[in-house]
Amino acid sequence: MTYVDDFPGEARVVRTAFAVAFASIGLGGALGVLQALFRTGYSRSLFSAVDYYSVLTAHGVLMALVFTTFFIVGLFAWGVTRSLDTGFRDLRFTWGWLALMTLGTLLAFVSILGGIVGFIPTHAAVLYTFYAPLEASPTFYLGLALLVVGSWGAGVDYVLTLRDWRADNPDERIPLQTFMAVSTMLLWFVCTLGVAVEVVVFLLPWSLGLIPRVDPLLTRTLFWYFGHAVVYFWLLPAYFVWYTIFPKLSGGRLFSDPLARVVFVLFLVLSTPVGVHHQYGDPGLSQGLKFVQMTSTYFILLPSLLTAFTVVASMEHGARQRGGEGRFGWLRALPWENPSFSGIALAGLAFAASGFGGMVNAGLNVNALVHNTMWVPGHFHLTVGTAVALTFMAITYWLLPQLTGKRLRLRTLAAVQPYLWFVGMVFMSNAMHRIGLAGVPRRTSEPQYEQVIFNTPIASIGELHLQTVGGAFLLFASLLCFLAVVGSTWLGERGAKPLAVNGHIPSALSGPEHSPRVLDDFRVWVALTVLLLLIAYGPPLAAMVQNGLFAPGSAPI
Ligand code: HAS
Ligand code: CU
Repeated sequence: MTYVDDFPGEARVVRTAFAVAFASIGLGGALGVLQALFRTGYSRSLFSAVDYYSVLTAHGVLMALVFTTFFIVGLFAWGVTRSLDTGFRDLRFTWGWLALMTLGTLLAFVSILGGIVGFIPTHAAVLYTFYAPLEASPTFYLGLALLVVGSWGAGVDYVLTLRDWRADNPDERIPLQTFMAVSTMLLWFVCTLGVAVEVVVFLLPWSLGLIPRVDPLLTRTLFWYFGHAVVYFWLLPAYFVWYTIFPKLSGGRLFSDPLARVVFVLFLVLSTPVGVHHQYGDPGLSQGLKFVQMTSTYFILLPSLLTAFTVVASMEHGARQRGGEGRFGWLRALPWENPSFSGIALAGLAFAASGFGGMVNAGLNVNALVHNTMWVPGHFHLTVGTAVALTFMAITYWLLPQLTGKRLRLRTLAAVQPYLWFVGMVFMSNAMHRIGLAGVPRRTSEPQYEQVIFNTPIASIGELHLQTVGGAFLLFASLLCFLAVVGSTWLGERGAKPLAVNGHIPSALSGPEHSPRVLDDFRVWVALTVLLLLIAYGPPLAAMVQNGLFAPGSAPI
């Protein structure tokens, strides 16, 4: 039996969430191409230098906030119900949170559009990081708030389903996929608190004119309290795929279930008290605070390094099961023609490179060289734009038959898609990193910067050509992905041929019985998380609000 036969209602929820996710990556991707053409000087007549910021906001919001969140709630809805083998309590609640998220997305998107088309009386050229002093229309903040509240509903749905399951199975260990989904959602609850306070207490009343001003440092600090941890909210669902499905795609089994649990607990506990590494350049925060959060940033490398070990070990185990031999020769035994496998392996390679870029960013002194330059977009197009997005696309090829009961069509298109995406991103992000090192700033529509730095007309700078070539590859890859997904959903014949995918996931080589039960006690880990947060953020936030909530203040400690 496939998932769609066992859980038809839940499968429809997942398909709907994925449909919104793919619609936003389609639209956001098209805007990204316009972005690249404008920035690299190929076509500056596409829109005005002012509208550039609205287009950039739409691109960032659709790709980084909407695509990710919708895909993640869909993926986890599948993972939780599949691994617990039980449906959601009440599908009306499930549809409720999905509807709230969709409504919020529409509100936010229309608000951004208003800045470009004129006849909609809204504007939101505040970029996807939307902190003060940039100000958007109230509808933009309201839309984002609804998107977040809806996603909280998803977390509540998973937790309640787990609670019911635990009541029936008191002595069993939580299945790994549910363990991962729930710990990621707990991280999401903890970190979205910061942005919820920022939006509800400060930005929304400010844009409604209820309060005259906000404290930029305080609101930025609240934003980055959320803004770093959110990257792990994107990454952990990719890890969920790497740990639980990728070993099977490689032909084997996960190396260690306990290690996977430890990694997710470490992310929950350590992800949030590091947000100040986005504020190294901010005046008003003490060097001591920046130094301490730099140190905790280096701690958060640990779970990713553990992941690199476990996932590659599982992949090698799979390759050897398939007859692979030799020190590196086993790599040839892997199913490189399967887009789900190749997409994830290439996503992992991109992450290995960008993880090291992240270490560069995290250094308090070296950060001064790269901060606010094109290096940073280079970093995040490899992390969220490849490690995460390519994993999501790749696993969609594997999930679709289980969600629709139809075979994946247009397999050849799907098979080349991950390679195109990877090559495109290598070109584009390499160029971005290099021009960033040369000092080209990010978040600007002003071409003269580039000319001043390179002392050449923009269109003749090699790196910029590479950036555009990379963008073209990405556009083509997105199109192929779109065709394969849409083709399989609409053109595929249900039940006409046997399913191409067997949805069974084998158990780990070293199972959960080799780990202490306390790992599954989320209360302990949430308590530890809150304690660390109080230590990391309590004193600076207290110092900032000493002279009043809405007056500028600094954090000398
Ligand atoms: Fe970052 C800025 C530091 C990870 C996303 N980051 C950003 C921004 C975004 C972002 C969006 O310290 C820009 C925000 C803005 O607009 O201003 N980042 C880090 C560090 C890590 C890191 C230390 N970032 C991510 C992830 C992201 C992401 C993950 C999204 C998903 N980042 C920073 C800093 C800044 C920053 C500063 C501020 C810069 C500034 O000045 O503005 C670490 O978590 C990275 C750890 C990763 C590793 C790699 C392990 C390797 C693995 C691969 C295994 C291989 C396989 C494949 C499976 C240590 C797990 C094998 C295949 C074969 C064929 C063999
Ligand atoms: Cu960060």
